[in-house]
Amino acid sequence: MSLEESEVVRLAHELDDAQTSARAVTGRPEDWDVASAYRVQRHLVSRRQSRGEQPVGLKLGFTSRAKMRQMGVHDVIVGRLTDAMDVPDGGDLGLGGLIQPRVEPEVAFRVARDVDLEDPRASVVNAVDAVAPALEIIDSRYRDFRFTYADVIADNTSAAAFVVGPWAPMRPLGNLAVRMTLGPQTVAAGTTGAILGDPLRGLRLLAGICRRHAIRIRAGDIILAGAATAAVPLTEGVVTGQVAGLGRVSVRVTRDRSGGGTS
Ligand code: OOG
Ligand code: MG
Repeated sequence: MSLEESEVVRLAHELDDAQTSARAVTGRPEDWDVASAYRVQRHLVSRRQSRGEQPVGLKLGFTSRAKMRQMGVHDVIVGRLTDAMDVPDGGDLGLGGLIQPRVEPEVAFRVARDVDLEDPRASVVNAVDAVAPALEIIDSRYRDFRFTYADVIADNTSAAAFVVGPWAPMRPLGNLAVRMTLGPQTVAAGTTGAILGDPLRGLRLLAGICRRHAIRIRAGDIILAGAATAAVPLTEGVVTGQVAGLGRVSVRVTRDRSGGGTS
């Protein structure tokens, strides 16, 4: 069942307020439709834009079995990234404004030219010119990360912050080893092949989802491919992500208030 516009706006405000006040809410009691959930997400992100945030890209979620199993959700989702979520490689991220952050190792793609989604043959893969190791910090605005498929889409797929490492020219990714450390400890290990068999498959699915929900893919966009492993609770210290052949990316997590890059 499709939600009335007033309910879409109400949910977007509720989730946006949960994020800005770092106070969790509960999801809708019953399952609801995906198209309405993407409308909530759009409204939520446009509210962030009205506070000065700029869109910088998109993220895929639930692209690995490890994540699907961890969260009990079994279909790919798409969220939107803004500049306020962008933390420079080696930069600081404060835990203060976050609710229950987790971190996951990812791969990022860079889009070199606009993708015309009206063209049924449009290829996101062909529009991508660079790839980089990345970390994503997710922070569900729902209490205890408990949500339905529609809930998590509405909550902009738990997007909170991301860090992108050095860009390299686009290349086949196959099965590259992925490792994440928190301080001296390895906290997650997997391969890029865990992302839908090949992260490029995520880019192919992205086009269809974006077409269905009127999400644009533009030159300069960063696309996070989705976590290769389950997410790990984020605590103070240095987190690094490494992808064999692509290099490493890191972030220093502090107790401060800043929840993301420029916010
Ligand atoms: C939703 C976000 C999923 C990924 O990489 O699979 C995601 C969540 O787990 O709360 O970002
Ligand atoms: Mg992710």
